[in-house]
Amino acid sequence: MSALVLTGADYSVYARIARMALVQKGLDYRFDECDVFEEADRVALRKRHPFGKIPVLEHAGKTVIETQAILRYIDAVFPDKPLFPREADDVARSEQAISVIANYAYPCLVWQIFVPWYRAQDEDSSRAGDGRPIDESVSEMAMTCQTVLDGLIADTSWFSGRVFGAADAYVYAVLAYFRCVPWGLAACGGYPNLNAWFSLARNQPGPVATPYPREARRAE
Ligand SMILES: N[C@@H](CCC(=O)N[C@@H](CS)C(=O)NCC(=O)O)C(=O)O
Repeated sequence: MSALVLTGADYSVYARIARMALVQKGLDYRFDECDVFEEADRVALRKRHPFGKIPVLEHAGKTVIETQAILRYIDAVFPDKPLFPREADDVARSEQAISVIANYAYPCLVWQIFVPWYRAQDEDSSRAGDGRPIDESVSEMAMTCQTVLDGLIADTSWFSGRVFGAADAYVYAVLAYFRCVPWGLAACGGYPNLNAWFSLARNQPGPVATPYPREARRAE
C-alpha cells in the first residue's frame, strides 16, 4: 500500500480533523509537522497548497488539499469504516454539522473566543479572565452554533449516524478548543445533548490519539 503522508500541525483544527478520520479508519499514516506561523514552513507549504493552508495529504503520487476533499478521498480509496453516511437523515445531519462548523463555529468559537483568550493567557494569565467575549454578537453566535449542534444531535449518538465519522471529527476539533476556555466550558453546560455527545466522543480512538498540545498539557 502507498504511504499516506499528512502535512499539518499538532495545534491545527483542520489537521486534527484529518488525523482523527485516519485513526478512526485504522489507517497508518506519517504526520509531517508544518508550522503555519513560521515563515520558512509557510513558504514551503505554498508550493503544495496554493492558499497556504493545512492539512495536505499525499498518497500514491497525488496531492490532495482541503479537509473535506481529503476525507472523501480516503473514504473512496479505503471504503472500510466509512466516514460519511448514506442514509438520507444521516446525510442531512452530517452535512449540516460540517457546514455549521466550517462557516460559523470555527471562526467564532476558535478564532473569536479561544485564540484571544489563549493569547491573553500566554501574556499574563492573571488578566486572561474567563474568556467571555466582549462583543455581544460573538456570544450570540456561539450560542446559536451550540443550539443548532445540540438540536442536530438530539435523537442520535453521532453526527455522522451510526459511528463517529467525518462530521463528529469536525465538531470535536472545534469544541475541544472552545471547552478549554472557562466561559466556553460553562456555556457548554446549557446544551445537554451536545455535552453527552462530547463525553462519548472524547473516548473514541481519533480524539484520544490526537490531543492538542493545550489539552495534553492540561492532562499532565
Ligand atoms: N478550507 C481549509 C481550511 C484549513 C485551515 O484553515 N487551516 C488552518 C489551520 S487549522 C491554516 O492552515 N491556517 C493558516 C493560515 O490561514 O494562514 C480546509 O478545509 O482544509
